[in-house]
Amino acid sequence: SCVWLTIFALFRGLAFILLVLHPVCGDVSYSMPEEMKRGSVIGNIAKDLGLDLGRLSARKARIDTEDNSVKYCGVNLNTGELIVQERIDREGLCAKKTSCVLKQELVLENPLELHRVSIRVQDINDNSPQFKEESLKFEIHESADKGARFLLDEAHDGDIGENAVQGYSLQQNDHFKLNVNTKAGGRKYGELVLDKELDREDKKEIMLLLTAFDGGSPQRSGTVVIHVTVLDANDNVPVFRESPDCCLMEQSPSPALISLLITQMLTAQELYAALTTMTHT
Ligand SMILES: [Ca+2]
Ligand SMILES: [Ca+2]
Ligand SMILES: [Ca+2]
Ligand SMILES: [Ca+2]
Repeated sequence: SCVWLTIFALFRGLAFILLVLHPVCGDVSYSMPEEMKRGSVIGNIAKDLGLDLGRLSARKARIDTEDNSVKYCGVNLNTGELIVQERIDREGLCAKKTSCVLKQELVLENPLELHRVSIRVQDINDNSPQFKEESLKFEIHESADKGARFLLDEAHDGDIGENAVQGYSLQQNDHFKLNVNTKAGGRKYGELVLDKELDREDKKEIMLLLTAFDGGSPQRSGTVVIHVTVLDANDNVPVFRESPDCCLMEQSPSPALISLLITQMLTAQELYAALTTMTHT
């Protein structure tokens, strides 16, 4: 293809000069998984470009980069193989981009020759889903209705496609179930749905384990603790140990208690405690 470009250039005055100064010859592309060990063979570049193996050394064959960035690969001058020289981390290079192509150049001298080398870096499942927070805290009134929903923080996974977060699961429990939704763009997130009403007098705190998993092979997962604090609602009528008639008749509530009742929303327990104290003094 190098020859073809030169002939083509003969018909294009200026282009010809440019090509003589920077002769760009045939391009070659490879595909490989990220995180391969240093020294791993990507392909035989001499063979793929039809270069004379015996002259690689004399022609100072080497890998270069357009902008002096990292030389991720090197050429074995004896075998003509393109080998991994630096760690190729897809997440570091391309983050969430679906296509990750590494561009390098093979340079030869006498005569000067330049070949573009594109390496398509495939994702491997080397990251686990992770939640930002150590625990997800919720305060839910015991009066919350069945069906009430609570949005859960999504888990993040550096990988892409199937290797990213595919779903969530919630530890078996008496009160909540999990609803998993998909955002535009395919990202998954969960919602806690109240399935059986809460009762603070029965359970004040509920701890649940939420697991996020990816679709890689082998599969990876990450967990977070959901910490639910059940808030009180005034859903209990004060109960007296003795007949209320005897006590309230004998001693009516003190002005302090009355003002307390007016200014504050007392819980059933607090009211009971206050009344009990009164009846015993
Ligand atoms: Ca990686
Ligand atoms: Ca990866
Ligand atoms: Ca993953
Ligand atoms: Ca209550």
